[in-house]
Amino acid sequence: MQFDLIAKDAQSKARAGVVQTDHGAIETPIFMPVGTAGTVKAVHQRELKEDVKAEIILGNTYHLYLRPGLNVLEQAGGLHKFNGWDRPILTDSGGYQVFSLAGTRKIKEEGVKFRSHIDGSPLDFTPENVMDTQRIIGADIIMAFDECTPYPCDYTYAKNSMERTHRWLQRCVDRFDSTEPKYGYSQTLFPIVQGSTYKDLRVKSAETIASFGREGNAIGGLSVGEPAEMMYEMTELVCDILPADKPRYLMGVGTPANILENIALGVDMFDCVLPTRNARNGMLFTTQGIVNIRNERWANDHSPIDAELGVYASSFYSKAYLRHLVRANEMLGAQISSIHNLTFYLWLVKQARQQIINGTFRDWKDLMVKKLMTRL
Ligand code: PRF
Repeated sequence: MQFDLIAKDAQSKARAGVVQTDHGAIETPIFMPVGTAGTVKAVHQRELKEDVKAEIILGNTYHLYLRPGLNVLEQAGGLHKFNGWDRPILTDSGGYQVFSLAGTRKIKEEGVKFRSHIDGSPLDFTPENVMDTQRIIGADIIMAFDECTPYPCDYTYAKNSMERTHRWLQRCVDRFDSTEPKYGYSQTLFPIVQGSTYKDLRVKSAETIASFGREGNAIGGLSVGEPAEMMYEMTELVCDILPADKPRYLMGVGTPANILENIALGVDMFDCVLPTRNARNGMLFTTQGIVNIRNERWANDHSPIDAELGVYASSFYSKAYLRHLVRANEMLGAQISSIHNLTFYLWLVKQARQQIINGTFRDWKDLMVKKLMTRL
């Protein structure tokens, strides 16, 4: 993997760059649609490419390990072959899911013992087997096995957890560096900064993660319920320590405003279920602001969902029709809403990139944050 910076904003810490993988280039800043179970819910691969213009998607180790399982993925020749997505894929390690989905779990130095949320069967994740699993899934970028602490989290727990995440990282790196990719293209491992909302822990974690010298670095443990200002404070602190010549990935973030503010602090990559999950509940992010399409206000609004995006789904269908579909629980409602929201997110980061290149990012960002978070 290679990362080239092509522009820096003069009035903020925003950057524009290009990540090269064996499955093609990713222009940063980038938003990565979430495809937990090997599918971005309600969106075809062709629509993801041609309409949404996604450059990279996410998969999840925990979900894919449970279903369809490693045997099927390996025989398919990896996730790209299995789901037909030939651009880059990133897999999250399952660290976050084990902590958010598994009911009963035991965290030990060796790893985590927990039960499947599907059938209750016992499972055991260790830094080593999570690396092996991600080798088999075959993502271009794979994530270290970490613990994402909840918010709030007491200092002692956050410190012990962070130190364990660092020890787990060493084991991830040892396993990853002593194994080979299975399908003929290269894979790279991103470590994850933790440390909850404690400045000294975040500094320590960022320094430790930076010292591993990997090809990219991630920031975890944020956007878990803390105030946005606290998240920005932590991101800024960490970004100032992580190497400038490597991509920085902020995990699980966020709203359009969160994304723009974090780009201004030096983040290059984002993922979040918000555009797809909220789409299925009728919440649309548009170039004019936030729309709750279930609202009576749209019952007779026969204008396009959002003509500015220039994508078929958002120009061809009206707000009134989409409102009807969503209220009637029609599958097409989820499809149109998901394509729309993802197209908007990809449009937003592309605009941000262009503004960074033009040297006009900061003023544009301040205007956009206000406009995009207005409820229509
Ligand atoms: N760790 C991992 N995945 C994550 C997170 C994390 O801390 C977050 C936190 N917002 C989202 N996804 N492995």
